[in-house]
Amino acid sequence: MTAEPHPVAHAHPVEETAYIGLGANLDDPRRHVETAVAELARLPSTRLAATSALYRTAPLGPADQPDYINAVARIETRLTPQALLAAMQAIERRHGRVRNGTRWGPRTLDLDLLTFGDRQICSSGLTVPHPEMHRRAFVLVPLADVAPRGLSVPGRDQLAALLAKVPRDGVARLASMDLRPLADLCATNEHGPAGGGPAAQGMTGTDPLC
Ligand code: ROI
Repeated sequence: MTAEPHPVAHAHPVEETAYIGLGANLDDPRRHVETAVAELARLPSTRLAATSALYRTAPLGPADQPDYINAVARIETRLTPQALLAAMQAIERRHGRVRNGTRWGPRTLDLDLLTFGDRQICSSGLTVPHPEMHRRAFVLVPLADVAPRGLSVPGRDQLAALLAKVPRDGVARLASMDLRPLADLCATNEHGPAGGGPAAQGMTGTDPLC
């Protein structure tokens, strides 16, 4: 087993809301997205607050690749943005993501930190808000499923205004997410959920799922 840095060492006292974009277009992409959401739910000091529906989206970039499955998760976390990013990259690696330098090529799983509270971060390896999110319908449409009315993307505009400017063709709502991977993960872990929170679809709940 490879040792991953333990993100709990990099936790804040204050909980922040973060939105994470998920995308996949290889090797049963829907399963990759749903399992990744379950893994986000189990990050330390983190609670999964809401998940969007799944969307089938036409690829941005080279057209000779399969359609993507996209979704957005809203989490409440005490991790720092850097610790959260490291944890997200560890999830990508577990899903067989290989960064081989091919720009905009197909991938088993892509996790993007879209926003983190109202922060604007520009450091090597991490730019928040995600620098392209405001022009991508495959991000904004699922984000609208889980964002409160009036959400503003720091440094940009309100989500509704951004949505009004992007063409939505090529973004088809599929179904609600199947979060059985979350229940399976809970069932196989005798310690129970690290996040301790619910995986409510589109809403914040209070009952732990397991
Ligand atoms: N296109 C779509 N539709 N969805 C994605 O998640 C996605 N991710 C990417 C690129 C290659 C830019 N294209 C995408 O990284």
